[in-house]
Amino acid sequence: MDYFLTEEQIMIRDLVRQIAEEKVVPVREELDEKEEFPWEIMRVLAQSDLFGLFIPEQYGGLGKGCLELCIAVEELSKACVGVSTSYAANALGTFPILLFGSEEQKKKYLPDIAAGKRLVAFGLTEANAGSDAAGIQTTAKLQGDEYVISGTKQWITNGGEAEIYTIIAMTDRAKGARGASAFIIEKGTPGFSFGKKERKMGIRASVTRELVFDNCRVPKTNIIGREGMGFIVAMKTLDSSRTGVGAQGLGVAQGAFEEAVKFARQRVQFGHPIISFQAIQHMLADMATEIEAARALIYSVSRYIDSGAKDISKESAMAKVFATDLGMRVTTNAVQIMGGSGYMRDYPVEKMMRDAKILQIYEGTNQIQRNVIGQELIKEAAKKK
Ligand code: COS
Repeated sequence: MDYFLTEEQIMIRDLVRQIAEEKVVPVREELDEKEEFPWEIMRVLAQSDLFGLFIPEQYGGLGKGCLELCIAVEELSKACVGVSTSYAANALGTFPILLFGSEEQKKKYLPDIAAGKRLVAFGLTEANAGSDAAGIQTTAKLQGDEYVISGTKQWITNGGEAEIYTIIAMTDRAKGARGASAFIIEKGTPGFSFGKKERKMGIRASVTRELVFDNCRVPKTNIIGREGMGFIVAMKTLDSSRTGVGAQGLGVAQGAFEEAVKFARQRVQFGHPIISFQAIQHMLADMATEIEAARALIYSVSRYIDSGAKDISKESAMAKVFATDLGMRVTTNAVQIMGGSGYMRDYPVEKMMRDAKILQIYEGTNQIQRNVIGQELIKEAAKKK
């Protein structure tokens, strides 16, 4: 299929594809087994200016948009979702500054982020606030010229490895969602520490830790936007990042599909390569068709976002839910086609299947995505009346 990418977009795709094939594929199994953060690959991505893809040129980035970011994430995910998560979480953590930060905050943080010198992480989730994002209990109290932050964030991607954290805390609990505010907190700030590294089913190259704030003082200028805007900052950030999670589902599906085709051509049963059997062909045909449908959706939603569309909640939720459900389905079917071999660690599809599962869970479960789509449909129907 031709998606009418520009020459520049093709260059980005080919560059990331080359990095994925040369630098990620040879080490993905080892990174997964050792649960090791891919610092060397992060350095290569930084040298290729890929951390600055979506950051405006005036802050040292390449000034590209959601489509270019999704293409890069798709290519990395085809090789390893652990690596692509470590890369994409950086964009998630940067969106609050990009979308709502002051000029001073943008000048201070974005150039280092674009250069890949400092990684970023986003902290919203807590032990009792996952899908219910407004249920967070971390507090931020203004004392003189500083906010004093206390509470614990859970399951934070890039936690401990990142230098810059954008987090959501309650400045006024009584106001619920309207009492949340967003802050920038740097690693090394007294009162800010990390919990243990989590042991995960998949995406083991990515690091997940708790962020612990114990009377952590930050200058009041570290607030993003105004007091009470934190929930909107979080929602708009997730609206902007969810298409990228869809791109991860698409990438891992493509990777697993290619492995399944390669295997089905070689594996002989009943005297024939199994790809000659209609049962296998139909599975591959469904996989291929759905992958193209997911790519078409992700690229069009990305183009819609890049056109400057204001309300993107429904479309980004659709891209996330469709492509990540697909990621799970295709990786599972790739294991099925490859049978006993697919289940063994000798082939990459068992890892792909383990990796794909988180995509249906993080950055808003796929049940929450359907809620978001449903709510938007209700709003649209009400407007038509
Ligand atoms: N953009 C702008 N504003 C939004 C918004 C969006 N995408 N979504 C909600 N809002 C606004 C609402 O309009 C509402 O504003 P008012 O108070 O002015 O009416 C406010 O935010 C609260 O919205 P709502 O009542 O819908 O909030 P809920 O607590 O019901 O939660 C969901 C809504 C479930 C959509 C939200 O909690 C969510 O996205 N949860 C998943 C969070 C998540 O992704 N967690 C994963 C970890 S983060 S990596």
